[in-house]
Amino acid sequence: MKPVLYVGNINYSSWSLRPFIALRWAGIDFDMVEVNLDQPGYGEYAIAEILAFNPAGKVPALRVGEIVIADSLAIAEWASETGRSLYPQDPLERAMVRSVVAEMHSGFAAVRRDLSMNIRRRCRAFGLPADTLRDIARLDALFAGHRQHRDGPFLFGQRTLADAFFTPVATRFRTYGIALSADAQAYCDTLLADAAFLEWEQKVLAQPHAGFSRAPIDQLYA
Ligand SMILES: N[C@@H](CCC(=O)N[C@@H](CS)C(=O)NCC(=O)O)C(=O)O
Repeated sequence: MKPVLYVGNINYSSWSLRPFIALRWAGIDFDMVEVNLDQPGYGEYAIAEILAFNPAGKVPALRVGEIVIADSLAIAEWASETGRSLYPQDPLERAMVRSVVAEMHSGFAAVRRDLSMNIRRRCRAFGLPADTLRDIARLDALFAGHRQHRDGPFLFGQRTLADAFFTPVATRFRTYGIALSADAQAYCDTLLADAAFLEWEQKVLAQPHAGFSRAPIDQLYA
């Protein structure tokens, strides 16, 4: 049986997009099941449909046989260890990839709070607070660093988990019209032109638009 990736609403769930991209890049065949997060229990990790496969009440989760891997980073690591590796060979480069993946996984709370992923939407964010502007400046500097690598357009040259983890940020910057340096913008353009992301985006655009009633995601900066 193929692994099954359970994801949240694909227009909004940034945590879900990351392992989808990692699984595709690693070349792993899997099925995907989308769970509507806009239902009772949301925000409390108490959606019954999710609890049925993940006692933590969260998506993404990957079912592999009897096992459920229940975190975007754990799924992405499994993909990289099971399929095509998404880490560089050199241990120090690998450590640097892990370092920025960890920074994304546990950080950038202000960007997550104020620039929610909303792939369909285009608007202009205004009045962003200082902590969000600081996050944006840090991400801009980090993204611009991809220019140091001459063997490819990704953050570390070739595709790594870092790029899978930063793709949702590239969509957030596009959605909210965030101005970036030319080098950082070039990196975001690379992520948004990647086949795995385009496949996800096509799935989003093919759906009839259903807003999200349990959080003000669609009303931000309206
Ligand atoms: N650190 C987790 C975060 C997962 C997470 O927070 N998922 C959200 C949706 S994107 C969720 O399942 N929320 C359910 C709820 O709020 O009830 C990961 O990386 O997978």
